[in-house]
Amino acid sequence: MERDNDPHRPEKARRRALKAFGAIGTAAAASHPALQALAATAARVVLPFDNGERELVVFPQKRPLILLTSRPPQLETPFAVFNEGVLTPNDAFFVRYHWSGIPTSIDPQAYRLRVGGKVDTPLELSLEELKRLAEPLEVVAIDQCSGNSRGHFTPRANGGQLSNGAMGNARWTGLPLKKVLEKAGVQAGAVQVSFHGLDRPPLEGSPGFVKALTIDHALDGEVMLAWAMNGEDLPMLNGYPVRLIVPGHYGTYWIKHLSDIQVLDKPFEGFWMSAAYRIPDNPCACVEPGTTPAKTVPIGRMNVRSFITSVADGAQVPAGRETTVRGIAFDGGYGIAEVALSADGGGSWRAAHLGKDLGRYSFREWKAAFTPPGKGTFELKVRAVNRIGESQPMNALWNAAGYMRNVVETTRVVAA
Ligand SMILES: Nc1nc2c(c(=O)[nH]1)N[C@H]1C(S)=C(S)[C@@H](COP(=O)(O)O)O[C@H]1N2
Ligand SMILES: [Mo]
Repeated sequence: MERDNDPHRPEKARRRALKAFGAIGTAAAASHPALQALAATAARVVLPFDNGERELVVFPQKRPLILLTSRPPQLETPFAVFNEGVLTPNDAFFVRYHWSGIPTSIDPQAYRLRVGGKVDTPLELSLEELKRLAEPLEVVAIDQCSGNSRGHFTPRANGGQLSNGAMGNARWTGLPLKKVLEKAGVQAGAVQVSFHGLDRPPLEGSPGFVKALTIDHALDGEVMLAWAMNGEDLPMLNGYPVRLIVPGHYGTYWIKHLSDIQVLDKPFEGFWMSAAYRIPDNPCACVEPGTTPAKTVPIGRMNVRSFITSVADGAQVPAGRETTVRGIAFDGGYGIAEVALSADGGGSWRAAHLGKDLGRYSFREWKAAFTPPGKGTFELKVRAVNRIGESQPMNALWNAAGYMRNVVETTRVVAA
């Protein structure tokens, strides 16, 4: 057993796994053998909560990732990856699906994106036609699952028991959804747009994973159809050949293998909007544990979070000497204004130095000096504030689905 934040073991496991599975790492994006058959156990990790033992497994185009479920694939990024750089490498990027009927091979020639509903001209665009429709654009944006960190909830919340690795930050290339909708011609009376990908439930009658945005959001020029991630084709498991990018919003809206866009003249009532991915309709999106909110609304923008990435919980640092503590901070798109570090459990705070700004939807790197005055255990805490003054709670908020965790994180270090 090892901690998921040991940076050395996964590399060894990766080499072992790649050797065992030959050409996986270089397989062409468009053709993959059945994914499940290729999932290989590489090592194990222990996430810091009850029943947190997990396998590290290798899926096509991925380094060993933390396995939550294999059918459908749900893979978490080992936390040490977030200290490698501010962009999450494609082969380390987490994977989330709801239904096991996922595409394992998509012919880019045969792929079509359909646009229909309340439009003047329904479209069926090939990948080439889509790419030529407008000037490509790039944005660095975070894809974070609503249930990222759910495993840390007390009392426990139902759902995948994830630690903090169901998030990633990438440079996405594509074009504004607006251009495609304009080409189709949105008709008067349109209120929402729905999105569906090529994955399917295993049983007929189960609700396909369809999500919807308001028409204004869909036309805001920021919501994007992306075909590349960090300069390469999207990995199959992250939505090849095209996915929706909804900057600042939780990953649930970022539909993968996007194949069907419908412009609607009434609000979409499907299961994944009307029953799932809803939060208490109040400013904290929280309730007293065990109670039910009076009213819920669909989840939306991400709240403010910050993490220490350079030292793991329980790590040793030299007593009496300066250690540079580094990490990341982000929010739902206002941008990070300040980050502060406490070395005394939140008693006093010192401003951290912010790193390069890759845009308001990106992880923002930060660093701060910490000199333990003597030997002993120190509680490091990090807290971010965004440009509209929103910050993070010192005590964790709770909701039944385990969404939107953003408590001030604590990392204990031992000075010796
Ligand atoms: N087609 C499809 N797209 C999807 C999903 C899905 O189940 N099917 N899950 C969504 C959810 S809940 C999340 S958190 C993100 C995760 O993106 P990733 O798998 O690329 O990390 O994909 C979203 N897009
Ligand atoms: Mo998600």
